[in-house]
Amino acid sequence: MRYELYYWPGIQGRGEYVRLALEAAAARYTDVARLSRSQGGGVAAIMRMMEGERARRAPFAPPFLKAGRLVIAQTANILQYLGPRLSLAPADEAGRLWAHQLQLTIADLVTEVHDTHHPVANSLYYEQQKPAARRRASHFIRERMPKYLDYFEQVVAGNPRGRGHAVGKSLSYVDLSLFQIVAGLRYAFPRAMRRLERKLPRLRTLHDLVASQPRVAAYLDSPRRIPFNESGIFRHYAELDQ
Ligand SMILES: N[C@@H](CCC(=O)N[C@@H](CS)C(=O)NCC(=O)O)C(=O)O
Repeated sequence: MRYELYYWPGIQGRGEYVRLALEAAAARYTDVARLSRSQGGGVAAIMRMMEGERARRAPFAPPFLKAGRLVIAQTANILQYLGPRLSLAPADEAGRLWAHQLQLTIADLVTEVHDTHHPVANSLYYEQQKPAARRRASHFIRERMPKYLDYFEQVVAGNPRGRGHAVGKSLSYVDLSLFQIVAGLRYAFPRAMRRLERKLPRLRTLHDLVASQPRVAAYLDSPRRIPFNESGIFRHYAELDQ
């Protein structure tokens, strides 16, 4: 199976959780929109899939994954599909449900991170909603970020079989996503994270464990890993990191 990932080509965004899973498992895949237009890539490729006649079950938004005849959208849904196929999910049903539940919670957190710089409307630029963003980010940093991170810290602590993993006995897509959360929050809110991380030893270790997986390390070092930037979900605006 050669997978096709469709996601905005200039950002990590929500596509990154899928990229990390495909890369960690050395899956064969094409990041379609990152191909040139002449190769059938670019944003046009995403639009073709979403609007095309063939898309009878059209996704609402990227990321989506083409796997043979299937077109699967929603990040957590894609990972739920890929997890067992890439050996990145527990084998038992309870374990898979737990992994999916955690991934949905990660999706909630990702939305809240996005809303720190876009609290009013996606259609407005950040510069058009700065006062609201400042207010939102301040609440996020003081209330929501510690609540989510403490929760995930407890999840890892509550999985003694996992040798530092979040679910089950070995690396899962949840670990990869938590790595991305820690990396992204360090980029977006370095001051707040420095303070918070002191109380998150397990998440820090999990981040390093994932980053040191040979395939993940090779990916992070490659041009396939798009750098964090101010078009993505994790954006660094110093004025929001107060
Ligand atoms: N819940 C969806 C959210 C998908 C989503 O919001 N995608 C963004 C990019 S990260 C998008 O392109 N949204 C277009 C829109 O909402 O109109 C997921 O987790 O995949």
